Amino acid sequence: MKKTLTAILTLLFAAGLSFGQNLLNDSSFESGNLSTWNLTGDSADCYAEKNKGNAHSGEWSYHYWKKTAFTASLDKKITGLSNGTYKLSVWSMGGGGENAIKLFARGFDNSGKEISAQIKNTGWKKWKQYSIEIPVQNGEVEIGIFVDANKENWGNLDDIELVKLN
Ligand SMILES: [Ca+2]
Repeated sequence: MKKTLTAILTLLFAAGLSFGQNLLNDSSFESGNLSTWNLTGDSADCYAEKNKGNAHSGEWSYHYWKKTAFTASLDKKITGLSNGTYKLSVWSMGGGGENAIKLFARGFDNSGKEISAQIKNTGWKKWKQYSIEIPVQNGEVEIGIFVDANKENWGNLDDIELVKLN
């Protein structure tokens, strides 16, 4: 059973690569950790959570909660890209009330400009997808999710994708 599952997953992964779809590894956080990301913030409050009820797909998602106000950035740099327009998207849900949650991209050209989408959570399991389009001009981009939370704010993000449009 495990071998069959591994074979199926390998096939699906190979198919994903051949179609040039999502360029991000572990985009559904199913590895159960944030090792492919840089977290600027407290890992006790921001972490990969195993809870099917809080995941958009699979069992894991990126979760945050803290008793007090906090900020956190989960980001990574993607290099070796061919220049063109990319779409970055993520699914989000949570209790709401944050000062800001944003999906962002920067470092995609030499201007220092940041492109972002404001995320507004409206309740448990009220999933909504957010996306931005990124005109990559220097073969790389830094992408991430920034949270500026008030006390006891919580949320989950899952299925983050970076896809080349043209
Ligand atoms: Ca997931």
